[in-house]
Amino acid sequence: MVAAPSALAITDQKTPADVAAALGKVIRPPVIWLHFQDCTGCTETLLRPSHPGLDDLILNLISLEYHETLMAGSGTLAEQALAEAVQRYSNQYICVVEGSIPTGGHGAYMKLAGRPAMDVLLEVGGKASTIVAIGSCASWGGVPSADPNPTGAVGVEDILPRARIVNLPGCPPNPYTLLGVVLQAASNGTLPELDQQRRPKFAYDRHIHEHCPRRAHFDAGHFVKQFGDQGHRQGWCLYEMGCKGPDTHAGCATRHFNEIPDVWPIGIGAPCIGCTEKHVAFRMPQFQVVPLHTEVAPPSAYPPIIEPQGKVSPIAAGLVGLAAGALAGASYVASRKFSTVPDDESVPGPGPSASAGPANGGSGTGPEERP
Ligand code: FSX
Ligand code: SF4
Ligand code: F3S
Repeated sequence: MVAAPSALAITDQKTPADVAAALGKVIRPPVIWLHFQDCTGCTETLLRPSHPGLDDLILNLISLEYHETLMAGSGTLAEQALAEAVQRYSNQYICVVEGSIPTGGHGAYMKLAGRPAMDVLLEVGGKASTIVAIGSCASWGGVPSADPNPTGAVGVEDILPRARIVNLPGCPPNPYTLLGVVLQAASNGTLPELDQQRRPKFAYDRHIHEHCPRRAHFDAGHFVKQFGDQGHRQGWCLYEMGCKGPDTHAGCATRHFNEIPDVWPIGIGAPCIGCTEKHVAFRMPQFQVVPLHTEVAPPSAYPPIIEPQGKVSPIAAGLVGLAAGALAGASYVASRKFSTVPDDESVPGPGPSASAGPANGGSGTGPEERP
């Protein structure tokens, strides 16, 4: 896994004050936070961390110049604060964008202080040193862009394609990912290594499936078939319920939400909807299974754990046969040996009756006469 930025080293041993000291002169970078079409879940998630807590974040580590939900001022005073911050810190501030931007209806779907959302982004985002698109909505449209996308919702990169943008998709994303990016940018002006979708690799370089605590059940062929069934109660794999974990890059399996163990979708028994992937969440039907990035796919790849005596799963035997003919032969021999049903047609290959049964003129007819 790619190394996390230094800011993520805030722990019980390393306090925000230590990190602030380590940041040197360039501490408390100005941050302007814009809200567009969202549910405010991205801000809510930022209120939860304890390393640093919100107070440490705002008072010691960043200088939050404008944030509609957290700032005390409102109306004209708030808009004045925004204009002054944009002017004073031009090309120095970090602009965090939450929510998608409606492009339809000539800006009629959302206005801030009488100005279309898109115009506000063009101005404020255009003068930022870095834009952090927090959440799937700001990254590429998210929930509001789901078909039929009535407002023409898009992400930041569709409006400002040449800007220095970091996407932090997730609905909502993990707050420590934001803190890591912002504090690294503040400390030395650099950004963490990004993938092709501008996501920091330290948080998005692996599929959830790789670290999922239900993975052992996937490998064993234990699948939930229905919400509330016995498998669901026992924590089995949610793949057949449409879990998108095998096709979703995110760190949820190892960094849970609200700093509470098992507080993440799969941890509470809900399939992952792929909220960090542009082509998955709000695009694919919830119960549609995703392709697996492996050679084989369950359940056909895995024989049932409990097999009725006397049979080898035809599918399993077929797969084995494709891989190794000799082993398929062994499967057949074993299946015939354990069969308790005369001329069992579900068992592949010619049965013993082919050489010993009455159809071949033999005298023995009953199974009791077989060796
Ligand atoms: Fe979108 Fe943020 Fe989803 Fe909500 O506000 S990423 S709807 S959880 O949280 O913008
Ligand atoms: Fe976990 Fe989903 Fe993979 Fe099953 S399919 S192991 S629930 S990520
Ligand atoms: Fe989203 Fe899936 Fe994580 S739905 S929060 S990426 S488990």
